[in-house]
Amino acid sequence: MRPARRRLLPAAALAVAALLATAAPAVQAAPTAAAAAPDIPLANVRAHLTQLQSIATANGGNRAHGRAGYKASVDYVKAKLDAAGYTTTLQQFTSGGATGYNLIADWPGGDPNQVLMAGSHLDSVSSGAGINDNGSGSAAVLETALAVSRAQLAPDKHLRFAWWGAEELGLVGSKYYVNNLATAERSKLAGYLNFDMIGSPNAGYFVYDDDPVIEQTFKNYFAGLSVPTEIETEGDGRSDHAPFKSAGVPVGGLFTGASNTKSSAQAQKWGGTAGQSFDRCYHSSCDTTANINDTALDRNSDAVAHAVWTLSAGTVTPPTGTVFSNADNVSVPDSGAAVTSSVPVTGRTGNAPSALKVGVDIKHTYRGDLVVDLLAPDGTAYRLKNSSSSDSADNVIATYTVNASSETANGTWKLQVRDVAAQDTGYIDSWQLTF
Ligand code: DTR
Ligand code: CA
Ligand code: ZN
Ligand code: ZN
Repeated sequence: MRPARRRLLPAAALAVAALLATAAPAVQAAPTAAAAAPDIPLANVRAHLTQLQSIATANGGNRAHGRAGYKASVDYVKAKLDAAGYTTTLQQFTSGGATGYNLIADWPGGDPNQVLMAGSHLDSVSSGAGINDNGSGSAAVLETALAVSRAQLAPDKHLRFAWWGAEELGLVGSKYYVNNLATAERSKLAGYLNFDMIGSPNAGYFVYDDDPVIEQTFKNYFAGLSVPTEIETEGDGRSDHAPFKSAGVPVGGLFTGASNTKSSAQAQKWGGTAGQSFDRCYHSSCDTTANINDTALDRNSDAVAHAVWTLSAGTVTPPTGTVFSNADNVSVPDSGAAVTSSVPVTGRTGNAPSALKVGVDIKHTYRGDLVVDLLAPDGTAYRLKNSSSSDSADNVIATYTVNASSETANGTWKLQVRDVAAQDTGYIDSWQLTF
């Protein structure tokens, strides 16, 4: 039984000096390299959820638009942000004859012409406390904003956080915000990150597939944890990123699932229960603090911080430093046939680089058994590692540099691994290509 996996450091810290290896960052930020985001303490996020639960309990059991529980939720979040040095604004609107509120919090500094936003809807449905939907997103965004303050972060971009009202009535608050942004202000938005349901009890790990750079930023984070992700397919138009996307703002986000059912394959890679909803209490009175998966909430809260730190630090250069990864585990048969793991590369132009970085993470109890090759889309094999009867150490965790300049960049690249000696076994944990 292998020990529980600890958090992996970014690829650059993972690289063990292999023959051709040179450490390579997971994402090469150009003008300003992103400092690593801090860990977001799960206990802090949980404490916000406890407060939101208490607010719902004290106000008719919900935090819905137009009800006392919603305004009390806004007041709670606003007080935390004011105390942390944010410039907060309450934007009022009317919906269904009731007053609604968007809470906007600007972190002083940064380029006012390059605004990175992160947001979540703070309202619940009227039937319950809305702790996963969407206390989870609201608490993670709040704790990330507080972490920015604790760090006194001074990113290149200007940071703005938002908690939306009346999302459950049809994205009313976020639509109101975008529609009332002057065109000049709207053009300053470098991106909007949305977090709506990120602690589902039977969690999946879904990444919005809207803006590719934002998507890859989240995928890089989860690849670093060796947590496979899937593209969020049911969400278009179903949460507060939609008005921003319609206005041409790059968007992205995370989601752990609602009433859809987790498949057997998903349960295989994420754990949890196949054949059950990701969140059986979606829009129900049982969406309380008991309706949260702490592992999912912790991972996603840390992913929120990773994305805010990474995407606010100058211009993330899409053309070089884009990572394509696969974190699906593939067993390597002992002294048997070679196995492969595929990474489809798209959106590139021309040939692959002469110094293509290949980050490899193979768990094995005798790495000398292994022969590792990179297969280009046309099948050309590049030897990354030879076998060695004397190398008895565990695992192959390394970044190799390959001159792949004769290969077309786009296409399906494969990592091929063969165990050539009996006894000792392992599996491909994850691997990535950095273009
Ligand atoms: N709109 C959310 C729940 C929701 C359902 N599917 C998705 C996909 C992506 C984000 C959110 C959602 C709500 O009911 O609040
Ligand atoms: Ca954490
Ligand atoms: Zn909802
Ligand atoms: Zn929601």
